[in-house]
Amino acid sequence: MKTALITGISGQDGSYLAELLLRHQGYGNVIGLTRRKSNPDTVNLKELVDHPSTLLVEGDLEDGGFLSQLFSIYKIDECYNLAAQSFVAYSFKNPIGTLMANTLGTMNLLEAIRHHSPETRFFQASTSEMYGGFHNDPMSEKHDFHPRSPYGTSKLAAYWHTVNMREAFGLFACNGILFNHESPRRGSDFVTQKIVRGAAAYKIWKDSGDGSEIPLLRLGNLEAKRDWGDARDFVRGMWLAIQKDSPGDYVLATGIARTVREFVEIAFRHSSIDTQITWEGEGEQEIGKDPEGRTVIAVDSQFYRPTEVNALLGDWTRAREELDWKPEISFDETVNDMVQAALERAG
Ligand code: NAP
Ligand code: F7E
Repeated sequence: MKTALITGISGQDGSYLAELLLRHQGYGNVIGLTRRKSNPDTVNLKELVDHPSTLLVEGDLEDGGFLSQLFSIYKIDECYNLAAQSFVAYSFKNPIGTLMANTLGTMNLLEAIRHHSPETRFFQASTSEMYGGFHNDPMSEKHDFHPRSPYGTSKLAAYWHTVNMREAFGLFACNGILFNHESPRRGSDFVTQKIVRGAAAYKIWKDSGDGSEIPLLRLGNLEAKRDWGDARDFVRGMWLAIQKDSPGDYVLATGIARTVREFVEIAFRHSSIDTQITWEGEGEQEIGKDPEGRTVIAVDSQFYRPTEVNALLGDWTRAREELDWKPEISFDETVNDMVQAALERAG
């Protein structure tokens, strides 16, 4: 039975991937790398902490010595590198910290594998942010890169380092070029989670009728377009990529893009919120109102980025043809699950 190491196991993708490997693929052991916290919040790990085949190891990707030790102690068949400083907006505030985690962290892992466990198969969570959004057609593995944030540049270096380790030393090292993917476990800063939690807060406020101030959802660029898939589909794609006979790089996407504005309208229209948003004003003055004319959404320039990726749309043909992967969870199901989870959380 196989042993997998998952970095970033406490994150959205890491926790779903661990559940997939243990529940459906019969892995003997999943070792999860977590960082020590003074106030542990293991909400994504609820099903994993007591699982007899899960071993949570405290450590940091920036600590190369620790990673070398890990690969010397355990026989690790597969390593999924999902840990990252993954919030694009924060990467402008902390570019060096972002590079340390995302680039140096990946290099540390690959060095540990190269020197201590060259048979370990390696998956790198690369990103559509590497493209930068200058293309009008759907982006495939063949398109050029032009990152627009320190996050994008840090991930691009890690992407190429993964390719180089494969070419230079014959490591089984593959990249998933992942377009946005969401779920109830999405981090709270990302726009989809922010919107569904905003919608849930509005619904609870409306139902309470207690006269308190209406919760205002402040957002940035409403025109940005993203190809939003579901994390539970994407972790299956990661697993398939690492099962191949030879390593490659694969776009995982849905091929459908929507604007942030559309996401807002869809989330508020969800049957349990049932609110039609209408818009007034333009640009940074724009507001969204509910049917009673109350302001529910306000555009706030603090959420604009110094350089924006205006549109991202993926072409996942190679993943379909070579991995037999396809997105199975519809956009509506993802939004539904996220809204329900946000309502439960708020309630
Ligand atoms: P996430 O929820 O933000 O999780 C990131 C994880 O990385 C967390 O568990 C975090 O631990 C851990 N981490 C951060 N820095 C670390 C370090 N220095 N050492 C060890 N662990 C560290 O991210 P996600 O959405 O699951 O995404 C998974 C991966 O896919 C990331 O690499 C991301 O960049 C990439 N990706 C995601 C998307 C997407 O749409 N979700 C798209 C493209 C690529 P703490 O809990 O301690 O902070
Ligand atoms: O922003 C706009 C924002 O932060 C999406 C990460 O998983 O996917 C993710 O990066 C869009 C951007 O995700 C707000 O300007 C408007 O255009 O949800 P996000 P992201 O930047 O696309 C890629 C593929 C990754 O690899 C990353 O790790 O929404 N937007 N208003 C806003 N974004 C945020 N966060 N908050 C707002 O208020």
